[in-house]
Amino acid sequence: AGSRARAVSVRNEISYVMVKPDGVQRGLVGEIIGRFERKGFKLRALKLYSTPKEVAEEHYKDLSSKPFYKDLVQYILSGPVVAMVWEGDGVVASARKLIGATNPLASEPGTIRGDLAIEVGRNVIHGSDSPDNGERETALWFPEGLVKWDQTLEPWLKE
Ligand code: IDP
Ligand code: MG
Repeated sequence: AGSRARAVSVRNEISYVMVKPDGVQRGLVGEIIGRFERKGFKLRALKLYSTPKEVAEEHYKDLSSKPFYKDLVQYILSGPVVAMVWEGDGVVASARKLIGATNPLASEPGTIRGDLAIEVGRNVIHGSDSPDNGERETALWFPEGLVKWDQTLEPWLKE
């Protein structure tokens, strides 16, 4: 993807990815970040974060009618999270593959949830489910904006 491809796309695709409080407590942050790093995506933002209640509720508002919504918000507020934004062509779908199915018992081995979790209510990681939600969630969790930088190994990752 050269400059011509970039010129026609409106924006580079981004995914909001988050190590949930159980992943932080269990010391899985490095393991999880490492998988995205090694894949070759570009890190655009990263912080250890004590989530405000309003942010957790807004993030999961589409699930507010679900019976598990209250527990879900409580889970996300139960400790700090590691909030990240990763950028790259197809990053949203690819991150979802790296993460695995919502229920860790149904996640393929080799995926983050498949390797590192057993319960849907403690599934260690979040990843945006569409490019639009990647944008929406990034704006919610990183109102301060992203870090602009040149990944100098790009010629070794992209033809
Ligand atoms: P996703 O995280 O794979 O996108 P969603 O359906 O968007 O899955 O659900 C958001 C989060 O809500 C899940 O990651 C999980 O933590 C929690 N969740 C989803 N379904 C259930 C459930 O049936 N019981 C408890 N928690 C659930
Ligand atoms: Mg989801």
